[in-house]
Amino acid sequence: MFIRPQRPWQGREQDVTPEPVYRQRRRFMRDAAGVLLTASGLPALAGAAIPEGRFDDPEGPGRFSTDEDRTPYGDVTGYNNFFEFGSSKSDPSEYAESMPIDPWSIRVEGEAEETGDIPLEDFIRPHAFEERIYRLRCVEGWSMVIPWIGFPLTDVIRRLRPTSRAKYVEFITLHDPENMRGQRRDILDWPYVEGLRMDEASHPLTILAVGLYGEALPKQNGAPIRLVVPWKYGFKSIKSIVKIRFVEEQPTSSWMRSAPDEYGFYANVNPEVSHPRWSQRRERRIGEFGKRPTEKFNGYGEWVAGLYRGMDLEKHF
Ligand SMILES: Nc1nc2c(c(=O)[nH]1)N[C@H]1C(S)=C(S)[C@@H](COP(=O)(O)O)O[C@H]1N2
Ligand SMILES: [Mo]
Repeated sequence: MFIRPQRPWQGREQDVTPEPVYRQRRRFMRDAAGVLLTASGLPALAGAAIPEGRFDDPEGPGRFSTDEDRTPYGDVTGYNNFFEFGSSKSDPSEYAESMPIDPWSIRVEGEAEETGDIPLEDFIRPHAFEERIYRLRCVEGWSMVIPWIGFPLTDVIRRLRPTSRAKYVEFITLHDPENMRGQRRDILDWPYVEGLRMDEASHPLTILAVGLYGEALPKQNGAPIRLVVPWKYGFKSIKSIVKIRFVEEQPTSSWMRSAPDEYGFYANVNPEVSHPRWSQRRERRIGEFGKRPTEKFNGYGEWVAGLYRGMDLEKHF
């Protein structure tokens, strides 16, 4: 099974998930298992569980994981931003089912030695999955704690061998207005685009996630593969990636394009720098009452502050 053995700080999933949802998830897990088995390079036994170890981290959740309470599964998968399916928090869980994710491939372009279309299975096969329990802080003022399953983006970058001209990595989401109803409206300039500076992309905290709560990623959370950059506002963590480009110039993200005064390229969580329409000093942890103070770099400063030494974070917001 690819549900991890319980650790003392983990609640039992049945405790946080209503029974019908839990049953549905077990069904979904089996549906997803075929894909993941192929991905692991192991015999694809239809309907069989992932062999022990595949979604398991022998080192445990690791030094980067928080031991704070995890946000309940129902909130992680029911309260989402995925504007490709609409702008209300319940739209993604309601409408993302129509997004086709199998087969899936990732096109690698630009300043790298390995470019071209890579089927998802080949893209993820060489990598060992780890659990990373990360805080995710949305620029709108709410946050969650999510147990992701994924692997460091830096391992992928190493394989793709960017050239010395590559200074940034650009990520692009699937564009499929027929199946992604939000893309039939001009909420953003589709497809969704995000980017990281090469050192941010190569940082060990930055992961590509393929699962959460021990199962394959639900579509509303960015199936089959999405970025997670825990020290930045949530919008940097782009979902359902179909293209990765190594580029010389700083990419223009969709949010920068739509409102350059509100959303910067760096988007580091920073309580000292307000968004023009609201303060970033406090946040509401989903599932809790009241608010808690927001931490600089979302609490990951000891590992990432050095990336921005000498930079004016008011200017490079
Ligand atoms: N393609 C795409 N990726 C996206 C978004 C989006 O609208 N489209 N929303 C972002 C925002 S604003 C947040 S807060 C996170 C939410 O991730 P979650 O729903 O898995 O919690 O996804 C980010 N990734
Ligand atoms: Mo967000």
